[in-house]
Amino acid sequence: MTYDETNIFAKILRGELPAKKLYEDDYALAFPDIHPQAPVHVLVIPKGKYISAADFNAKAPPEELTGFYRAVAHIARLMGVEESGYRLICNIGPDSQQMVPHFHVHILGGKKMGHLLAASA
Ligand code: DGP
Repeated sequence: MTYDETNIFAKILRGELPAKKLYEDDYALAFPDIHPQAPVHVLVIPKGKYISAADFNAKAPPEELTGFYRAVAHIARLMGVEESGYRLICNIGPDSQQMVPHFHVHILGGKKMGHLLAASA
């Protein structure tokens, strides 16, 4: 599978579609999910062209891997959920219902969540 340059998050990265930037550095961009599932629901995407977490984890150079995952932790802190706790979700491929084929991590928090797949307690 090749990376689809027309995916929505690629367009956000190129500035062709709007998104409220919550955080940006050399490795990551964070913005609110358009359909929030929790009081805090932020998407974090790498700057590079990776289809999924599997693609990113296999192909990204160590500096990008470290920079990205450190940014995710930093953004959770910025969103005020470090102490209360949060959930990271990354959907990979069809069975997970990954909708956007650019790797993204969902940060969900700000409320008590159900165990694992349940959205509410
Ligand atoms: P996933 O199923 O993991 O691929 O989730 C993709 C998420 O992306 C979904 O929760 C909705 C969100 N989303 C889709 N289009 C847009 C958009 O144009 N802007 C923003 N901010 N979020 C979007």
